[in-house]
Amino acid sequence: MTDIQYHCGFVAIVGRPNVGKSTLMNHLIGQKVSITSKKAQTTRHRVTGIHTENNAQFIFVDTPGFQTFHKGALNETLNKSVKDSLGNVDCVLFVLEAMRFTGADREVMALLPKRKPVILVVNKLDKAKDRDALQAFIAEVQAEFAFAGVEVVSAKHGQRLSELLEQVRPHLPESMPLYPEDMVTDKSERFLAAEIVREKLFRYLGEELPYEMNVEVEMFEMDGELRRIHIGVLVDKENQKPIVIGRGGEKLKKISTEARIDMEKLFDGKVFLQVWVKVKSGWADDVRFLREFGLD
Ligand SMILES: Nc1nc2c(ncn2[C@@H]2O[C@H](COP(=O)(O)OP(=O)(O)OP(=O)(O)O)[C@@H](O)[C@H]2O)c(=O)[nH]1
Ligand SMILES: [Mg+2]
Repeated sequence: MTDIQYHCGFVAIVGRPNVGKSTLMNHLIGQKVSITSKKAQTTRHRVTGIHTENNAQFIFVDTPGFQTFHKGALNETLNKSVKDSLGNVDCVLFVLEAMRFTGADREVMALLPKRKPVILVVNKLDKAKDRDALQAFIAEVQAEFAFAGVEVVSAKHGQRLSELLEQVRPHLPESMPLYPEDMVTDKSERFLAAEIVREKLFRYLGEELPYEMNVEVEMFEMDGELRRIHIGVLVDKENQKPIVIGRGGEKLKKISTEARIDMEKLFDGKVFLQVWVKVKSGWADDVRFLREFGLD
């Protein structure tokens, strides 16, 4: 036995869409493993982010924003993913946006476990200028749930994140680290590659983003040190293709270039990336599209 108590455990990050859960996780672990955007419902899968210090290993689970307004199969799956995550963790971070406590926040609050430590994380501190109002806001939220702690942070600007980690640490069980110290996620590079492309689609497609669009890794190969990655963007209808491709292929080019840059950073190596768009049902069209844009 050593003198130093090592702590290691799982921490779920939950909240309504767009409060900054994924941004928070990325900044807590110092790497971008979970995609983020201005739009609600960016996160579609649970993503694990691992942060290791010399006295603790934090295994964060970023969850999709809990949806209360729109019913549907997709939302049900996303919500189930949030509920499942809550059952399997040692501590929960309930994320709110400073000065905003909505009906949707309250519905997520109703799901919080009573027997586990839940820390209230008030995010977007940079947007809350009035400190007295912020204190009153926190008191109002605290009156509705017995939180194990409160921390006001700015995920985006990396403010007060080490303080937050300090609050979480005692709630993790005493245990040796479960993952190697340089590991930042348990997701495969294949999964991360698809997610990065999805993030760029969110970023560049504005309101035109087809809701049920899928991203599929068709090839992921190592060629020496080089990663060769082919990714297909699957849309429902023929007329959605030009939205993704843009005039003269401009949008798709921007999406692929930025995705490649992010992948090279995350994988720490060169990437050769091809992205193309296809309609879910038609293979014939794909071939034509590849020729049109000289990608084959
Ligand atoms: N001003 C400000 N913006 C932030 C902060 N943290 C996150 N954001 C922004 O809030 C938006 C949503 O962030 P995400 O991290 O994608 O939010 P999320 O809660 O994961 O959203 P879903 O996955 O859709 O549930 C993005 O535009 C972020 O840049 C912050 O501390 N300050
Ligand atoms: Mg998210």
